[in-house]
Amino acid sequence: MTDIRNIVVLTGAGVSAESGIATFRGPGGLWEGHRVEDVCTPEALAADPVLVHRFYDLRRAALAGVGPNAAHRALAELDAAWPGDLLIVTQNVDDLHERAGARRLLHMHGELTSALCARCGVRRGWHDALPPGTRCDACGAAALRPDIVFFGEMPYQMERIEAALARADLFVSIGTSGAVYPAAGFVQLADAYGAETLELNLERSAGSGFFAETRLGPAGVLVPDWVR
Ligand code: BV8
Ligand code: ZN
Repeated sequence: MTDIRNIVVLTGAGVSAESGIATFRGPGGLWEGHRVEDVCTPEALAADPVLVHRFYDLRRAALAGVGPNAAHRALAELDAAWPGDLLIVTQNVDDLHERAGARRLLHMHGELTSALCARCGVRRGWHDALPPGTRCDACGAAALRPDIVFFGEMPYQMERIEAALARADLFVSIGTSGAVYPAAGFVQLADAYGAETLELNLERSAGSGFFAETRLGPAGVLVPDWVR
């Protein structure tokens, strides 16, 4: 990489696919017949908390049976070695980037291994099933919910992401369909700020037209090739 100092990497479900975690919009992308857009909303949580909590309980439980793949490991190596700024912004709620050793990492759509109090906003680590109505040990309200950004809710740390994009010399998108905003719009922001843009994905995405370069293939192959 020539005169590249500051990098922003965006990852989506495709980076975890080779670890055995299903993506959302590919074949088999439905969960018990539900689209993520239908289950992942404040309205669904209010109308059917048992269904929504179960959606996340099952995915949280599945974490124990999977591990990071070559793409996660290559990104963690880059993170450890890169002298300039690096921020890995993941849309994923699994903990595979952390388990591969990534440090400069941000979960913009939340995390399976965290619970959020809907009353006081306090978060706490959570690794088991989270029954609706679980009490918050900070404020006592029976209001713990999955620490997940639902459709219609503001993704986390957007100012930090936008500041990183404004300084980026390179924006790399890995394993995302470009279907969900604001993440899908980051490539246009990065491009407007003058960054180089690279997409690594199994197939062309809704955002491919915005990238200077798109490489097609599995993340487990493309990411190590790009990093090394
Ligand atoms: C917001 C939670 C505003 C965690 C998710 C109408 C009404 C309301 C909102 C909207 C609306 N119209 C548009 C919107 C905005 C909406 C949106 O974009 N909707 C879409 C569906 C049109 N966005 C929002 O609501 C966001 N919030 O806009 O807030 C606001 C403003 C002010 C104040 C308050 C609010 C919130 C978006 C976050 C929603 N939460 N998930 C979870 O359950 O996981 S989104 C969900 O989709 C996941 O997080 C996932 O990460 C995300 C994106 O999916 P991908 O990661 O791209 O996965 P996908 O399966 O789609 O694609 C996988 C890709 O990998 C494919 O391209 C495939 O080819 C590739 N692949 C597969 N295998 C491999 C591979 N690549 C490489 N290697 C492989 N082996
Ligand atoms: Zn609380």
